[in-house]
Amino acid sequence: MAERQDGFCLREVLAAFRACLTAEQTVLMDPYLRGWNGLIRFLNSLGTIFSFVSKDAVTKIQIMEKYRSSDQRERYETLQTMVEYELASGLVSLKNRGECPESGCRTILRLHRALHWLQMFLEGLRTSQEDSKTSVICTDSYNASLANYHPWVIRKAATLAFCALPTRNAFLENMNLGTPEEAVDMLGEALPYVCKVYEITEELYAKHKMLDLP
Ligand code: 1Q0
Repeated sequence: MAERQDGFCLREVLAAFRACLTAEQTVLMDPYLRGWNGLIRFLNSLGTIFSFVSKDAVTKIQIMEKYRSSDQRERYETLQTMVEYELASGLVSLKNRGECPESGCRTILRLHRALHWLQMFLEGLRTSQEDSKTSVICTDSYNASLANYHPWVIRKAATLAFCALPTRNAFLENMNLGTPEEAVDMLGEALPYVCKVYEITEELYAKHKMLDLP
């Protein structure tokens, strides 16, 4: 199979999420952001119809990268240190977005919710029949996750954009993991790491009652 010109390979993205996990069950920020940057590259290759999605995700990734290159970079080494630091320093608002519009905690929460969608979408792709429609897999996983946090107009725009997605096999080939069958195997192997990152983060936010941060 021809190499993609933009060099995208889902293997690297999945490896980044795997690299987030430490022996202490914490989540490292840098590979987390690297994983997201890889996904955005892929999203951009799907065409301008998804620009409204990638623009928002890029803004959020950049907020976090800014923290990682600031004087406080060590505080943001893992999601756990970030939560501890921001909560202890009064940098998170539990009620009003206007007070801390760019807190790391609220920003990561948005990406975390999107990771839930990604996990379900890739699992849907992996386990679906060859002739399944990606737009349906995508809509179902979106409705079961991210859509619950989006207003009507975004849900509408997202659902319309999903109709432009390529077929299942084209999608699997685009991942640059070999044949569709090889891509399915690779997803089966790597998705548990994405799930683990999701679970640890969910637990962390639940423990601090931050799953609804404005
Ligand atoms: C493959 C199709 C990609 C479809 C992406 C699905 C997600 C749709 C989400 C649309 C929302 C975008 C508009 C902005 C929303 C914000 O209001 C919202 C809340 O933020 P805030 O600050 O207002 O409180 N933001 C979010 O919810 C964050 C959304 C981030 C979405 C990031 C999606 C990245 C997708 C990457 C493509 C992965 C393709 C995977 C397969 C790879 C296989 C080769």
